[in-house]
Amino acid sequence: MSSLVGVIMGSTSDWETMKKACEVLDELGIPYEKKVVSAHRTPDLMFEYAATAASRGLKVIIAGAGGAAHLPGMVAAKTVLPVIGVPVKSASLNGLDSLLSIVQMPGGVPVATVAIGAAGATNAGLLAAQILGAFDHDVQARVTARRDRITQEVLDNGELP
Ligand code: RP5
Repeated sequence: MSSLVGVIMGSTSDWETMKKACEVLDELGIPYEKKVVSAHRTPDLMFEYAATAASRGLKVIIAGAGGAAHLPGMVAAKTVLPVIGVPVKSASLNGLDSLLSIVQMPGGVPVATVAIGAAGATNAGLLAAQILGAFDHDVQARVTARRDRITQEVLDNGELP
């Protein structure tokens, strides 16, 4: 089946974080593609990727970047697909730079921004699944089952010493 979600990141160094999004998509059986696409190192590739994403069948894009993290916003500027931005933790400012770069989009071109780092990447995968699930009952059922499992785990292991 062709990919429904595009997972892109600015550098191979982002993979350690962004693989969390892919793990969720794997778990929920959602076809995706993953690729390094850099806003400042491969700007032409970024433009082409974003401009052709919808016609290639993608429904959601997850874009992760760190530092001056312009990738999610630039991609959002070239597509009307929903773009989820993942702020990757940076060495200098612990990802606060990435977060502010991604979340502070001017009105008119939204990027759905999640938390810094691994938790954000996990939630990006889940959010993409939930967006797809709004139009696909099977996907939504798998998201619901995952939630139910987590709830049950807390109920089963909630005793304190
Ligand atoms: C950004 O610069 C990437 O998204 C990455 O988070 C950061 C550092 O990149 P590398 O120097 O590790 O390639 O473009």
